[in-house]
Amino acid sequence: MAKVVEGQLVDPGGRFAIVASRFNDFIVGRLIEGCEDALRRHGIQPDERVDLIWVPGAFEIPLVSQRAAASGKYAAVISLGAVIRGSTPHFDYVAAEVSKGVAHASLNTGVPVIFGVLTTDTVEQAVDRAGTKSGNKGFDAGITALEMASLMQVMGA
Ligand code: INI
Repeated sequence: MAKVVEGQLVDPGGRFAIVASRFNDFIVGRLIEGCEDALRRHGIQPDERVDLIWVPGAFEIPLVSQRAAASGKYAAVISLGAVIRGSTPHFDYVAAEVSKGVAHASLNTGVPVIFGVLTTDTVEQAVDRAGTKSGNKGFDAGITALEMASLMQVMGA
């Protein structure tokens, strides 16, 4: 039987960064609340252990997430934002860059950078995923950060 290597949903110690975009802040605020709730439920007090770093829009998330991850100060970086299609083609560029950029930030630094950015067609869909009908993507991102930070420790990274 294979030896299982996996992270636990436990406090891995250390600090966390949330990188949050102000654009659509009525949605992003709910994601932050969900994320902090997930961390708090696992014994991590946001006032003591979490830095909340604001950026203007989702497009700016990758650079700042990479800078935070490269600082060596954080067990994981959690990016939170909301890109809503509406009627502008701007959506496609912003959504593509933030998803690619967050992946690069993680791969470039070896630190988990969690993708908690909503990409939706409508405001209603974003509301659904920010603490109403379809859960809270910020909460999920907080849980993913815990598991990944723990997994990095298990793997000796
Ligand atoms: N930024 C978002 O975070 N969400 C959006 O829905 C959005 N739209 O649709 O335009 C958005 N645009 C701003 C972008 O992220 C940058 O801040 C801006 O282009 C300056 O670089």
